[in-house]
Amino acid sequence: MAPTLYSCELSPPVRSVLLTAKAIGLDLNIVNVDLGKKEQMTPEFLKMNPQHTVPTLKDENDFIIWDSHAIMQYMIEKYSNDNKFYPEDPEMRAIIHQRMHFDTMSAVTRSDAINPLFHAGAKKIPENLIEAIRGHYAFLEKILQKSEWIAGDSVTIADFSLIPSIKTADIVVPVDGNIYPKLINWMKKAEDWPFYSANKPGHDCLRQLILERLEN
Ligand SMILES: N[C@@H](CCC(=O)N[C@@H](CS)C(=O)NCC(=O)O)C(=O)O
Repeated sequence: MAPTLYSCELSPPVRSVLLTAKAIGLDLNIVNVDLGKKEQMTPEFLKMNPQHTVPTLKDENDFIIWDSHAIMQYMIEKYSNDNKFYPEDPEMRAIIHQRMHFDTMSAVTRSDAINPLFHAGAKKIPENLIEAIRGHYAFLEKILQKSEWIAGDSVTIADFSLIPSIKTADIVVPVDGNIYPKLINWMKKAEDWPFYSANKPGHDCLRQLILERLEN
């Protein structure tokens, strides 16, 4: 039976999981959780995931795991025929994990920038958060000067993790191709993945919602 993904397409970490599933050809049973209606706070959901976050995955024998990074690793280890997107070499894995921890850390800044647009009537991104997000771009630019993809010269789950995140950050703090040419090239190349459609609708919808709230 296909694993169940508690999902909300607007969420960048959900889309990281959707990219991974599509890349390895894994079917998921999708259950939509409407965060606007606080459906992640129902007693049933909290029993499953007391951290009340999407993505959350439920697999056979009621095995439950949340956090996009943990889910991506689990799906590949359990369901992929090869480890193309998550090579077994310990050094490669260490690099992939480092990039994914960076994603978790930088997501906090992105949420601090975007959530007030939805929940506090904010119309602008504070200057200090714009600077912090540019700092993340500068770090990734350095990484991408040395390798074609985020964790080396092939696409890995570190790219699946960071593409939805950085493309979301780009909505509120546009990536300047003159300053970050490698970063913008990486974002464009990802759009050519045959499974990129797993990111596009949710990204486009979130983009629209953010732009409606941002002051010109
Ligand atoms: N580090 C987590 C972050 C998950 C997360 O914060 N998800 C947000 C949506 S983007 C959420 O579920 N928010 C609802 C809540 O916290 O109540 C991951 O990568 O899965």
